[in-house]
Amino acid sequence: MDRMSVTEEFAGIQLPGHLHTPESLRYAQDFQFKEGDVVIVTYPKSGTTWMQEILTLIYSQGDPEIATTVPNWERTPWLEHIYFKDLLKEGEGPRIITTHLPSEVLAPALQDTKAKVIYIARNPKDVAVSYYYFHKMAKFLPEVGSFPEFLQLFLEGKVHYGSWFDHVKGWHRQKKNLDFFYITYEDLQKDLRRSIKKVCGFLGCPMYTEEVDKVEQHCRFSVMSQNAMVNYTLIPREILNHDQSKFMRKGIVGDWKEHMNHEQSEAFDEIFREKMSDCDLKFVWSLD
Ligand code: PPS
Repeated sequence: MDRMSVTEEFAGIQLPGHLHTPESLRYAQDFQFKEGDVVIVTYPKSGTTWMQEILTLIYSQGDPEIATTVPNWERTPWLEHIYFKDLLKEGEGPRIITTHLPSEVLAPALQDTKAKVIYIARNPKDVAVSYYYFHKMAKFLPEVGSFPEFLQLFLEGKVHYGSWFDHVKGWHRQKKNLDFFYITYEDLQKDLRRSIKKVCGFLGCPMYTEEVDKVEQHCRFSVMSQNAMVNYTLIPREILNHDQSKFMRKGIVGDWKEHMNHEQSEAFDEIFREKMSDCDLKFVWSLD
């Protein structure tokens, strides 16, 4: 329950002190990646947990044993978190490492290695909604007011982990310098099976049809939301209060439509166009 109200400043962004210290952040910045490492990179609320589960199941050939007995933060630990050093295991398989850190901090170390980087992006309107509800449940994040107030801070990049725009653009700019695979939350939603196969292709992990069936089955929202190893119900309510909101909340594309009125959506689009004018990434805002 330590450092719940502490905020760390690092690389121009704010991070929750409950999970990060100056030492843990320095360790992350200096971390020696190596060939075989697989690094999941996301801005918060973009599909991190989903990809952690997909990779766990791909590397276990669809066997749910690990996915249902080991918490995701142990099997795919966050590089920048206080507990990383203790959790990172040197086993037989690849080290799967998760991070929300910006490209400026990690790309230099990654460029010199053959580590594989999987970047998952999600349309920022849904990220903002999901992040708003996460602030309500996560007691290590600042208190938030109304959704419009939070949305303003999000668009200005004045939330923990910094600007969504900077994060996505920064990592996307690195795609030619790294062994880089880009996929979106919406791709996973539209066709989970195809997405799993693409990830397998990138990792060089061929799978039998029945194994892909199992990965797909265990990575459905309905299954993951009941899996205590990924739904964060193991964390005490003083840290994550599931009465305020669930971690596995809705798991859909387009929930922003229930939260933004026409003017808010238009204003968002305007800022999006301006900030993304130097980036050719396209986002899917709804699956209707
Ligand atoms: S975090 O805190 O950064 O690790 O959060 P992250 O895992 O990136 O994002 C949480 C959101 O992802 C949704 N989620 C899923 N959606 C669909 N299918 C599956 N299997 C799945 N797993 C996680 C989760 O519900 C959060 O989104 P919202 O919109 O809040 O429901």
